[in-house]
Amino acid sequence: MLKVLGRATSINVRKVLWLCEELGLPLEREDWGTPERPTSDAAFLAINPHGLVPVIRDGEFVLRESNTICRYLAAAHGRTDLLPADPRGRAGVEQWMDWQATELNNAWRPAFMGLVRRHPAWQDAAAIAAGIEAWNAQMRLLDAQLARTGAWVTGGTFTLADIVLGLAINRWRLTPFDKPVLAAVQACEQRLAPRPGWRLHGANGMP
Ligand SMILES: N[C@@H](CCC(=O)N[C@@H](CS)C(=O)NCC(=O)O)C(=O)O
Repeated sequence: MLKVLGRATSINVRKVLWLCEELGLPLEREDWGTPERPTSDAAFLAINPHGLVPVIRDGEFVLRESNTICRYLAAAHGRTDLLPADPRGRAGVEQWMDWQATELNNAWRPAFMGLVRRHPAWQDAAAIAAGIEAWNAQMRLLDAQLARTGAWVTGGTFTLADIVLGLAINRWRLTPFDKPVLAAVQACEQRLAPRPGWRLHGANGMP
């Protein structure tokens, strides 16, 4: 059975848990990244020297990096709806996944660390305010894309991009600051509402 290493509160672990729900794939989760089982533990570092969750173990195959894990699992299970096989279709999904892991992830860090994690090193009010503006600016780009497709991130089909960006939308929604109305983002949340994976691992009350 597929093994997923990482705490279920981590946004990156939740990508994998949500995808497994979409795949109908049973898994065994091992808690890591908790006070009791820190990722600095030698036993964990032996599996992932980068000291980050998630990690999967699929038989003898060990893999880290949440978005890569998602691509691996979708491909391994022949789910070309979630990750197209043709180079252009695939790249279209990947460009949004990469954008989440880089531009969007960097934009949300100051506000998320300051307002949700309440991390002492991220309490500068001006930096948080600038962070909110940067985060909203990125979210407007997503809103414009969703308005263009009128459906999912890359078009008419639900893909891996909708999982990673669904979690990002949920984080934005739950981080406490005044938000602009983004109608297409809102419509996307409504479109996600019936999906068990979204309910279990996306909009489950955790930012
Ligand atoms: N690029 C990595 C980032 C993973 C990451 O930042 N994981 C966080 C949790 S969301 C982590 O492991 N932090 C250290 C810890 O929780 O001990 C990925 O996408 O998998």
